[in-house]
Amino acid sequence: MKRIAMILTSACILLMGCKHSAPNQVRVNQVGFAPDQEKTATIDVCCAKAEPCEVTILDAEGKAVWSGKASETMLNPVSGKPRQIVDFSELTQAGEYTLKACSKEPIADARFVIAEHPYRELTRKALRAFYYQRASMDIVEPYAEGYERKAGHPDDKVLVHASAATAERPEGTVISSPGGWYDAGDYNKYIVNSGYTMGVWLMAYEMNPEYFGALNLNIPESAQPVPDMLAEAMYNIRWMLTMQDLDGGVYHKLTEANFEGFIRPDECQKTRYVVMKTTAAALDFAATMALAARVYAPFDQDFCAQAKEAAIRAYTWAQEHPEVYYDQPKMNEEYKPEITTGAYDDFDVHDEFYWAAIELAILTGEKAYKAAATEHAKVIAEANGQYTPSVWGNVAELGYLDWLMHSEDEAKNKINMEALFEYLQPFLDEAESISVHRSPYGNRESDFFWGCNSEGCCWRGVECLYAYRLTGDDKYRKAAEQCLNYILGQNATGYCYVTGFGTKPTSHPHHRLSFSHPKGTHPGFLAGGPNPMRQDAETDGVQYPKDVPADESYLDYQPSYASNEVTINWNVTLFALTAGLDAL
Ligand code: G3I
Ligand code: 9MR
Repeated sequence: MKRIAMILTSACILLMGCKHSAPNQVRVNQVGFAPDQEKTATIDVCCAKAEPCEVTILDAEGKAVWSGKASETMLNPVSGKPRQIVDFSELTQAGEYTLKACSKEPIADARFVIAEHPYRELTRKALRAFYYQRASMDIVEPYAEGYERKAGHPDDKVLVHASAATAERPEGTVISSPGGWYDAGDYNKYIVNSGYTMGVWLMAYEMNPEYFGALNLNIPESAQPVPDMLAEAMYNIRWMLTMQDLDGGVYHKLTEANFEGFIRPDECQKTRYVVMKTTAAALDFAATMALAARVYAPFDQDFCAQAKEAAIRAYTWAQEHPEVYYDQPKMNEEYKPEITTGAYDDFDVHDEFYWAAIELAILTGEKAYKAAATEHAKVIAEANGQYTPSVWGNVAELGYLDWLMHSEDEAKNKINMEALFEYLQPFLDEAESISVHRSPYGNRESDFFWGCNSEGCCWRGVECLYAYRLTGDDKYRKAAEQCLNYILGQNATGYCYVTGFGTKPTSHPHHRLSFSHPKGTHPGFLAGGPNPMRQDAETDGVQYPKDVPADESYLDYQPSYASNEVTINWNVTLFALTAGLDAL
């Protein structure tokens, strides 16, 4: 694709000379800029030879309030397409604006806003998305804000699957495991992904407790003294506690045997199962409960005691069962009914052992947990030796960041912090040089994969906020803002990837709750993003445009689960980024 774009560009140079070009699109953060934030837009131009565009910005009354020139033309490093950057950061007056570039008429999708706290409503809606994901309860007004529905999946009669059978709970035992959040576009509940999500969630709270303490989410628990953000998390944490077996082990997931249809939750009748206990589930559970026992200490001592005990029991089970991996095809050979829903499989649990041991070390102060964490850290370093950003299947960074934030050992911290800064620097350098998005994200083919908007972009912004907290260096705050600019519109597709926001929002997510609701798409959900692997094309015949480049391999099309699903682990990184910026 890149080669074709270069050829076409050269042809354009030969044929047209291309002195001026009327761009076909301007890509800009469609939600808003804070007055003192760096403000840039990316302008499509016709070819590499295009001269810098003359740019004018109009206020809401159509009056020209800023004019200037865009940069020299750059080639998008992923697609090879010619683009320019215009920097209008000197415009700081709050208001609504439209941008004109190389053309007489304002370009419709080049609207933007400058305002104080431009990410406050986005943070609120990204958090409220979890209220909509609640299983086992009616979603009612005034909390539903237009998206009320009946409860689905009471999950008070869940069967123990053969893979999870024990003497005390043989196959077919009925247990109660209500509540919690649906994982994503589907109606299942997964411990591994819940654990990762709770880790990011509770660490985000600890970064800005006053900010979240003041944030009203208009949920049923809003009248209680505990911050709404923690009350929402508790709805999932209490479900997680019901997934611990009598021996301390933790079931990998609660699921129907096969994915449900795109029907309302209250219409769903399929039998639901708890499926085999795994080492990863036990450790993600242990880390979550140890972290929760620390964070909720000011609000609920009884819960904290319960969570601490559950964490220790799960960690002990994992020590006794260190290599029980979730291998769905292998499980289905041995046990029936076959389970074909999401796997969240993970065949290396040193990172989960590390994270759980760190959280227990911080909670209890016991040296044995820190010693265990150190041992697992050595194995991780020998295995891949490079800094790895955390995702649901690789959580070591959560332990590392939490240790940085809570460790007293300044000397040890100094060494640790360098690892984070060294990892981030190449991305910051790129944002300054070749990036046509002016973002530390979106500049490499490897930036694009299933869930990349979260696992690549939002999370990189959150990592920059940790670096900013540790150093106070403004370059990290700016990089975090640039990551959010990318998500909100300054990207190769021109989409604002958050439902209900921007002039060109994701509107048809792979999301059973949205698809089956009379009001349709629920707001505040982050779409997975461009994914050149296109796994949905192979299995479900989803049609992507031919030869589309990696950074445009995205379909705002409900069946496209590989590019357009929404999930709890993606939304948590979205609000961790937006809240982290809004709180500054
Ligand atoms: O991380 C690598 C990246 O380094 C590499 O460049 C790229 C291309 O090879 O692959 C990346 O790994 C991808 C991984 O997602 C990233 O997290 C894998 O290819 C891809 O298969 C994997 O997809 C997972 C997907 O389930 C299929 O297993 C997603 O992470 C995961 O979020 C998704 O989870 C599903 C649940 O099973 C069910 N509920 C919905 C949820 C979201 O779609
Ligand atoms: O809806 C399912 C989504 O949550 C999963 O991420 C995805 C991959 O596991 O699978 C989706 O379900 C599809 C199934 O895999 C194949 N048949 C069509 C289903 C709905 O799109």
